[in-house]
Amino acid sequence: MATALIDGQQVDFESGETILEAAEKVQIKIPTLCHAEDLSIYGGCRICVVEIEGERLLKPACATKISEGMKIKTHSPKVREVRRNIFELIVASHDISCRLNCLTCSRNQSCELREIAADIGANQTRFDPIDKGYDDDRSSVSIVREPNKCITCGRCIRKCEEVQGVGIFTMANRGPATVLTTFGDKGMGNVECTNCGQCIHACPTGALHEVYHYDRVWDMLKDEDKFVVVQTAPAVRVALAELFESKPGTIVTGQMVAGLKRLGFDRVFDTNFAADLTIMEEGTELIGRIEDGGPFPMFTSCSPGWIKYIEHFYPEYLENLSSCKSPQQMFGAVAKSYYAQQHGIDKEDMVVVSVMPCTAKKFESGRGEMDQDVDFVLTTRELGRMVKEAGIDLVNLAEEDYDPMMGESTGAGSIFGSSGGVMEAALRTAYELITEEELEELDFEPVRGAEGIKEAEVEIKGMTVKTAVASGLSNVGQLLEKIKNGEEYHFVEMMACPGGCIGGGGQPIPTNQETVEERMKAIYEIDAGKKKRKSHQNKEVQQLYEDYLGAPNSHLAHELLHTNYIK
Ligand code: HC1
Repeated sequence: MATALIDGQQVDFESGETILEAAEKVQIKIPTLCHAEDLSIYGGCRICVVEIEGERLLKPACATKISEGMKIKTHSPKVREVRRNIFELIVASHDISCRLNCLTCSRNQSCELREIAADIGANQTRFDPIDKGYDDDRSSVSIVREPNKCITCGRCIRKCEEVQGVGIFTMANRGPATVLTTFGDKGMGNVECTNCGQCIHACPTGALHEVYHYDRVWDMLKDEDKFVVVQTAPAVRVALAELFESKPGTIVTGQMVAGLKRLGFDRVFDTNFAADLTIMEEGTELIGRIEDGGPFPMFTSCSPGWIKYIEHFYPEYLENLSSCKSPQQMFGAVAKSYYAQQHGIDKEDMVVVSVMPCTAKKFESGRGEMDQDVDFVLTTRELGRMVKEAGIDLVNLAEEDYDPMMGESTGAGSIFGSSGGVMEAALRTAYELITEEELEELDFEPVRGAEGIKEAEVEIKGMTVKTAVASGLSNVGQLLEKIKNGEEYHFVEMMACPGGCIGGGGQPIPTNQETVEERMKAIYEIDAGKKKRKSHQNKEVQQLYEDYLGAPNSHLAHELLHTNYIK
């Protein structure tokens, strides 16, 4: 262990640590902009410069290793002056309209530039802003890119490349005209984007955000001829409260239902119901493949970012995908058929809205394979905006229950929101259906947790079922390479976002390792607190089969709940 002095504080450090990391250990916060914990070091913005005794030039703390005996000053007069100058230059090359439209920006409450201004004591902007004059990129149905708001920190480039293993972004042009763009400036909707939205979490400003549906949803809620139903995804209830100053992992299921009723939705239903339904269909499909000898591995099919990834990069495995639609889409299909018929509602008058932690769900709902069963998809952030707009004090509302007949869910449906959850839910049901014995231990620990790739073997009636789980697309890619090289599995869960849907691109900002882990704990807490924890115990799902679908994988179930993805 070596020692150095930072602002007069002695700090012990291991070899290889940066000044930024060492400073954190003695409670000194050095402001950063292009730096992010889950990304490689870039050292481009220079906001984190510090002064090192004996060195003429200031050094970026994020990219400079600390060494024995160093004497570092993090806020000397020179450092403070340089930081403020750098900040002013960044602001000058930022969107000219920021100074006018800051209040209406998508990141007005979470803009890191504003935070930095406070952290460095910025008190003037002397330089005239440059009007870059780039057009917004609205080619994607999920994500909007506003290049004029980009500060070229490169975080989205590194996130897309390093964490998601995709790499659709690049920098173009030089000097003040430098801009982030896509290959050939084709637009995000015309390159190999998976719509996962992880770039939104990486962006410090409002240069990337989801395509908003909330104004359209307001219109629907006002329209008296429309019957507007809403479904809420498993991962939303453990994150929504963060938009109302609560801690990550605060569970607000009942308050969210109450809030949605106050917003004026005619029925408030649960995507977790459809997750249980998915398990009935997917579990039956898995059992069929085990009986028929394949094709293996069977891949889960509920994450639309993952579907896009396999379509772009591994189309040879498309036939391995489960034929099940995602719970979001199963919900829409059942709502517009069974529920509408049972309640005498004209399908044409029914509007299905989803609240999802995911930007790719916007893309999924519009896919040709999906029959427009879901009309609008709100992200968790968009629901937060609507609740605020309506003046609802969400976290202090009295809890309310979901509406029947698509509101019941088991613990198995709840854990879909966490990486490993779909696998665990499927195994709980497949085990009991195959063995006709009660499964005593419901917690499949090896598929839980935040690691990017997890593996587990499960004994079912003398057969060893080999499973694997991956979340975050670069982990997904690694697992696919392993499979390509001959590793054999029966069942594999793939989720596009790190940690699963709880880390989705539509979740509150910040979404990082810490928030994802807190949300994950909350998901398993919901499961543990449920009386029924296996999807086949869901009474409303049982009734749906009795009244309408017949049996899992029946002809009608196939027509409504299954699909095929073809390159
Ligand atoms: Fe997900 Fe799913 S778990 S994909 O992560 O299978 O978005 O939450 O709604 O459809 O149920 C997302 C979450 C979600 C679907 C379910």
